[in-house]
Amino acid sequence: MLQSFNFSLKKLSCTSYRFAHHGCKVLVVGGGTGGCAVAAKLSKILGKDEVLILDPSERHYYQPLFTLVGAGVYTLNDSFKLQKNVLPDNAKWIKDSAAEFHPKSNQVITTMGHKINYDFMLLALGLETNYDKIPGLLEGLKNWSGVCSNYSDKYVEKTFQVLKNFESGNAIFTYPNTPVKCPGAPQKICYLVDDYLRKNGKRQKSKIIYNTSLPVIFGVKKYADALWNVVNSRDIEVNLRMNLVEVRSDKKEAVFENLDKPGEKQVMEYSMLHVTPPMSTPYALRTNKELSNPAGFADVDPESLRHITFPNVFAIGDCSSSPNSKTAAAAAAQSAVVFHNLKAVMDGKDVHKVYDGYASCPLVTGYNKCILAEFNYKLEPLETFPISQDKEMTSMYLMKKYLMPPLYWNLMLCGYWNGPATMRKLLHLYMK
Ligand code: FAD
Ligand code: UQ1
Repeated sequence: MLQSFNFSLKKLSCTSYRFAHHGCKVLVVGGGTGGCAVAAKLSKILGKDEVLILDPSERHYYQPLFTLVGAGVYTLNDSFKLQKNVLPDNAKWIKDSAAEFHPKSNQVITTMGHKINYDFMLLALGLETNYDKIPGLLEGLKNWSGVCSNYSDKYVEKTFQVLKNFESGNAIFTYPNTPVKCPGAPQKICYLVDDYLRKNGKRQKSKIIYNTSLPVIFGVKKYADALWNVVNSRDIEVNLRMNLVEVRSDKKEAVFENLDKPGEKQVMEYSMLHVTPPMSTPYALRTNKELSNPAGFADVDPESLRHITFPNVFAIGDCSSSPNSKTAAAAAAQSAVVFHNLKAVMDGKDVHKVYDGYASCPLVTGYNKCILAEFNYKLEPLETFPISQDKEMTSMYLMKKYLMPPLYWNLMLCGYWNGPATMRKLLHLYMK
């Protein structure tokens, strides 16, 4: 099957036509965290212009910094670099987006109408934020009404403005009824706000409420236990199975539905409302029934990350159906698996690298403390450091603040960071 498209339109680029026709060995759709990391690895072995990256975004954001931007520790400017300076030199970037996938004919059609043929494809489109799905939310985010959100470059700076102006009342934090990227981030900002209000003498006049659609505070018991201690000791109210359905920013009211009692709604007044919006994979992927599962995620084998139906297609990161927690740390671990398995398929061999579901979430619990959650598919802790990581630690906060950004830009995006598995093995060996 693979041979039939080897001769085809490989490397052919006819840009003199109104609608260009490109060909490549590997098409990477999405040049964010996962796409860029794998493109860097592949373009090193395949050489110039064999890897084509399709991504419309001018900027590459290091999204994990958004939590600290919202808390006023960093600025938005600290969180991005220009895409052209980040994508690998050996790869070719097409600044456009995928509009249609035709996996049976190994072709993608872009929004501008160009056609791209590939031998192999990596789906790395991430998750998109759907702020428009909650009535009144966009209006609240756009006006001066105490509504903010760390989940978008458009609104993340507003979080700290709202916080600085907060005097008294309810500060409410939400978690939607959809899969999200970095499931810890909706509560990290809640802890940072608690810490900020204490340091500024406003905590007595405020009530902090975390309303989550989930039935648990965190999916891994070890860290959930630690987080219940955090919320109880800080007087933070947690309401499970509470889903934000409407924002009435003129009255500063948020409407929630109780997911266990259909039809039951609760209206809460707020001074600050931090919203984690509903999310989905991008339209072109989720509406393509050949590539996506019923939930809209690229339908891959959770161990090899290879597509279930199309052997020349792989997926990485937030858009993949693999049931791991959607984080950059997970994409780092997946990048090595995708690279080795993709290379094996190119060489006519079997795939043998296995992804164990590793994900990590630095649960920032204040301006100098953090619980570093690390776990696998089975939701068992898989900790890098030979200490029990369910404690709030300054060292983990410093790692999140100072070590992770350069690691991301200089190692991960250049294809040199596959997650901490090797470090974990060495540290645990040394301690024995
Ligand atoms: P992305 O990095 O989002 O990249 C997707 C790319 O696809 C984008 O460049 C986009 O432009 C492109 N794209 C979209 N649609 C199309 C299309 N149709 N055609 C072509 N290209 C397209 N992770 C951690 O590990 N630790 C953390 O502490 C952490 N904190 C976070 C805090 C916040 C507030 C947020 C928002 C995220 C956080 N994350 C964290 C999660 C992490 O950022 C994501 O899991 C990671 O970026 C996923 O990588 P990705 O490649 O799948 O998607
Ligand atoms: C990680 O690998 C990673 O990806 C680059 C992150 O995203 C920014 C993280 O937040 C974390 C914690 C890791 C894991 C790294 C170590 C050293 C435990």
